[in-house]
Amino acid sequence: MPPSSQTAAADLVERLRSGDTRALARAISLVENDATGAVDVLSACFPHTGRALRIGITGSPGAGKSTLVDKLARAWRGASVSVGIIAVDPSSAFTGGAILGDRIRMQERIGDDGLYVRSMATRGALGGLAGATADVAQVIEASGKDIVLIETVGVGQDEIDIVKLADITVVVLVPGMGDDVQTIKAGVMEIADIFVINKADREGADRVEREIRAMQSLAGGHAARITPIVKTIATTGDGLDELLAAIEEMKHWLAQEGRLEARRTAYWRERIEQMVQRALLKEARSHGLSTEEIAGHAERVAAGDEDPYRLAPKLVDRIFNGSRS
Ligand SMILES: Nc1nc2c(ncn2[C@@H]2O[C@H](COP(=O)(O)OP(=O)(O)O)[C@@H](O)[C@H]2O)c(=O)[nH]1
Ligand SMILES: [Mg+2]
Repeated sequence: MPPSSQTAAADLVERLRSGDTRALARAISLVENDATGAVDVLSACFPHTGRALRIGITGSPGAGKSTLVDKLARAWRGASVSVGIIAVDPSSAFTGGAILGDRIRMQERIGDDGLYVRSMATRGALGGLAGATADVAQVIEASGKDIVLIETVGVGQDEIDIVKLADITVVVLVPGMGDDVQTIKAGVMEIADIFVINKADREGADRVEREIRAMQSLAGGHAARITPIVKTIATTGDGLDELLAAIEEMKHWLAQEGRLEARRTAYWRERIEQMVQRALLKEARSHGLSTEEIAGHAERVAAGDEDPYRLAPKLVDRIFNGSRS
């Protein structure tokens, strides 16, 4: 990258760190769109990251995640804890859109630079949604937020990958949504640090709790800690104090025996590999490997006319030996 881009990035990051919300929004857009200079912005942000607590909140659409996130953010702001919120929900324009709108209005009304809300609904072509979300989280962290909350719909692999970037994962379940515990992906159940049974004003919260415990005992009793289950009514704030306490407890647990570092190291191990893959693909693209060319290969491979095992090394070879086209 040319030094001018680095200077511009350093300048932008300095501004977003001084509380300039517009600079923050611009930096996030650059990163989200993987625009020119995005890498410089991320690199300039990096020294100012690693201190925030990242909390992932996942669960089915309509479970009450946005309502909970809103309540949590208000509680933390009340205690002068600064909060960044990333709502990753491709469907949130239809379900949680109004609530997200309320939060943005709250942010505007108070003129509070200790609260920042961003929704992500686009899927990046190269890095995928999880990578883009992780990068946006880095930028928000660099702006000095104490907590970064990531709300995501826990249904697919993409969402599981997003949640992996959190230090603490909260899985929200609700009673009366059929066999909810079974339908939530096993992968999501496994990464839960805290279970919330929201809409506890409805019948069946105790049944959900029993189902969670049953599922956990089936999975085997090697757990290092018992996953707390907190019942909430997000709309009224019932159970919020218990949830805040469970998060605080988890934070202390993570702080012991290097658990937080171990988690983050495990995360970066995967992420670095993804970044290398992405960089290679980008490099291949700059050597003329277009999506059209890949589509052409795909047709021939599917028809049995081309050997993919010989093809892939040839394409990689083009990066190192071929000429740019
Ligand atoms: N009865 C009841 N409704 C709730 C509760 N929490 C949220 N809701 C409602 O459930 C709907 C979906 O909430 P939302 O926060 O958008 O869910 P999300 O899709 O998981 O983000 C909204 O109409 C909320 O007002 C609760 O504890 N009890
Ligand atoms: Mg929502």
